[in-house]
Amino acid sequence: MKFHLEKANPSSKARTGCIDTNNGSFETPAFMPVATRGTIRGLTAGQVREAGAGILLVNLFHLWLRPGEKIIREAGGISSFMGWNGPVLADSGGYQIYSLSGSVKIREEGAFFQSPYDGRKVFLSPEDVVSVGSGMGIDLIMVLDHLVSPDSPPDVLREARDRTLRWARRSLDVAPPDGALFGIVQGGCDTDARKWSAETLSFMTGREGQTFSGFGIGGLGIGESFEVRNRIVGETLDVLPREKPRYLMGIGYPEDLLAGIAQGVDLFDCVLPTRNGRNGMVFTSKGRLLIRNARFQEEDSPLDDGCSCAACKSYSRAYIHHLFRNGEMLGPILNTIHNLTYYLDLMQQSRIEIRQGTFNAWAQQKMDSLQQTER
Ligand code: PRF
Ligand code: ZN
Repeated sequence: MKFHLEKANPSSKARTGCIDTNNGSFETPAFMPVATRGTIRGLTAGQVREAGAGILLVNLFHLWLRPGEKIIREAGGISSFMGWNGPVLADSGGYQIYSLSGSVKIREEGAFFQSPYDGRKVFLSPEDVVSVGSGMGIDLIMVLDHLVSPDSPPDVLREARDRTLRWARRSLDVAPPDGALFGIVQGGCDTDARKWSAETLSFMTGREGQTFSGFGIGGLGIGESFEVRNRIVGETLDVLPREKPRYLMGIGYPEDLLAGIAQGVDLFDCVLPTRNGRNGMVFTSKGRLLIRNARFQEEDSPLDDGCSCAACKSYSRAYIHHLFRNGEMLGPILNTIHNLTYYLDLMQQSRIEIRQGTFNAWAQQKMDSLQQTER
């Protein structure tokens, strides 16, 4: 992997760049649609590409359990298995340590999970994540981290952060020279804990001199306020090396992406445009709306007037409302196409504004207009 930092916006910390991988290149700041189990639900890879995606996110933990590394390796790697002609980033299973915490046991060697598929006990180590990720042909691999809720007691937060650092070191020791491995900053909402984590990862080297290709900022988006999160992100980015990509994990609403870009974040992922889209939430240039609402029953206009996606090109709000009311599968599909297009257009416009040096004013205006939510 190679990251070319292209342009920093003179009046802010926002920047554009390009990431080259063996499976192709994409521009940053980038939003990665979430294909947890190797699919964006309801969409073909071609439709995801048409919506403007340059890179997808998959979940290593889920794919490791099913269909398993062997099937994906023998298919020629994850991109070819999915029919996706482009790069893929894999999240590690660190998020599942949190979301499945009731049935997870953490040991220094790694994490014992109960498989959500068949209940069998499985063990995943930091080294396993690197080797499974390489075997699956993943372009960007996130290390196994220990994620806990940011309102856990201080000793729990510190223990998770330090274990994440020890696991990061073990991951780096086994990182293949050609693969890209990202470290993950943890440390809850405490400034010093975060800075310590970010600094340690920045200077970390593996047994053969390997360093991280980029950095995730983890542990956020689970209950803290917008202000606290922005403060933490800013403090973390100040410490991380400028010349490597920074990825704000699992965030967020369009406003959150703009705030992150303004601080210098390069990569994002979030289930909102896809998951909420399937449930009827539509992101538009004037804010969010719920398409099931009766007031859309007779609206002849598209989901968003300014949008040129396949859904907005051919279908009205009234029709998509009708599809949802009848439980038709095309409803969630059209919403997913539109929401992804909305998110990916927002990133493309951000890159244009950064290059022009007009990002700040534009982003402010954008955030103001998003306040006027239609709901
Ligand atoms: N770690 C990992 N994946 C994540 C996160 C994290 O902290 C988050 C933050 N909520 C989203 N996805 N491995
Ligand atoms: Zn649209």
